[in-house]
Amino acid sequence: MPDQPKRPEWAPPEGGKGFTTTLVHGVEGRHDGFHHDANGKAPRRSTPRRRRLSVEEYVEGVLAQNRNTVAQAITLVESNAPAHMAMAQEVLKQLLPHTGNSIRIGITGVPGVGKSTFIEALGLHLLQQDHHVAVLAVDPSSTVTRGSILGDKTRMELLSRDPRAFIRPSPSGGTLGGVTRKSRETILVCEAAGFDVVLVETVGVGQSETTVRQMVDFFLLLMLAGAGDELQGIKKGIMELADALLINKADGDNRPRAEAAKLEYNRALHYLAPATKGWHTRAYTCSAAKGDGVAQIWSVVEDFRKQTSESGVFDQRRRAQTLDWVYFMVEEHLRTSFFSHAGVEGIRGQIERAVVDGHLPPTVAAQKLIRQYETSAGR
Ligand SMILES: Nc1nc2c(ncn2[C@@H]2O[C@H](COP(=O)(O)OP(=O)(O)OP(=O)(O)O)[C@@H](O)[C@H]2O)c(=O)[nH]1
Ligand SMILES: [Mg+2]
Repeated sequence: MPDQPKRPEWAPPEGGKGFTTTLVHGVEGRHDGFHHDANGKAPRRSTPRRRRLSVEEYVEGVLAQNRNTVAQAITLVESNAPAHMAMAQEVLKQLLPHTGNSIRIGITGVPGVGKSTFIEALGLHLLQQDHHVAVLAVDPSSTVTRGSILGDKTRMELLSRDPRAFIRPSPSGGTLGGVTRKSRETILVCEAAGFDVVLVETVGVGQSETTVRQMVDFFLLLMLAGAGDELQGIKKGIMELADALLINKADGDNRPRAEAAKLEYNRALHYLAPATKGWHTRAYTCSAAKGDGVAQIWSVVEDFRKQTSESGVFDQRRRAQTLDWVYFMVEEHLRTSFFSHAGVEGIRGQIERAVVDGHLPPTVAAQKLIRQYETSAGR
């Protein structure tokens, strides 16, 4: 409680009310208000735990487009704790009727091709057109510096500051090129929160492109002129997955090379089966840094959406993707259940040794393991 205002004794006699002070009682302990022990150490402050939300609070918050709740809902969805998983499924079930109203775009390319710079440029272009943009971003530095998201936050600085955009760095950084088992669920949460463009960034590490292809409508491969085709996914078959090839860094001295690469890729694309039925994948150039070509690639995406919606391919793919997802989860469950099965664990070592020593044919080994899984107790 503050004391009554007092006139300090050093106040000049002619000083008016301006010299009145209010004294406040001191706090116990030191200046931080904590009691200190004999060594002068303050107790450790515990960070207050964020209150856990109920299913209804998650659902209402996401639908009300409350950014904090959206972030919390994604964290819930990403969690592998059994209690969280059950709750996450309930939240997702209630959000499901509000999902599906976005265009989902996968963006891939080798490290350094300019994915983050491009996403920032495209994102800003989309905001100007009144779109709401969610980005599932690769956390580029996490494998190196363990969890810092500064790299991408600064590259997508303008986008991350805009309330109509939402950037979510991938939690595990790098394992699957930034895509996680939970990316599909995260997309749904973003859609329920009113984001009508979802950009999924992935680093080309082989498997990640196929995984992302299975969860997006449009797949964009960013490339560099003269950076080695093999490295960039041509031999890996990534080009066959793409709905557009975008040769980035088409600026300065590099521009003529980028234009030449575009022609070359267009020729190569001629011989490939299209990634999407009825759609011709083409190559384009852009400078993500300068923003050139960004509007053009967005109009390609819009054409794609229009054309595939009219032909029914858009919905067909989404339905097929949903079914794929179901079986993906079934497979995952079976795999976990098999490898954590006590009976299987008990005989695995012995069977594996027999197989590698050449005493047991692999087919028989597989049968034995499966029989053990199917018949033994503890299931
Ligand atoms: N000249 C030029 N430089 C660019 C362009 N786009 C990106 N860069 C630069 O290329 C470097 C890599 O860009 P990023 O956007 O971080 O590339 P990224 O593909 O996201 O990289 P990772 O996240 O590490 O996989 C940065 O130094 C950018 O400034 C462009 O259009 N022109
Ligand atoms: Mg990046």
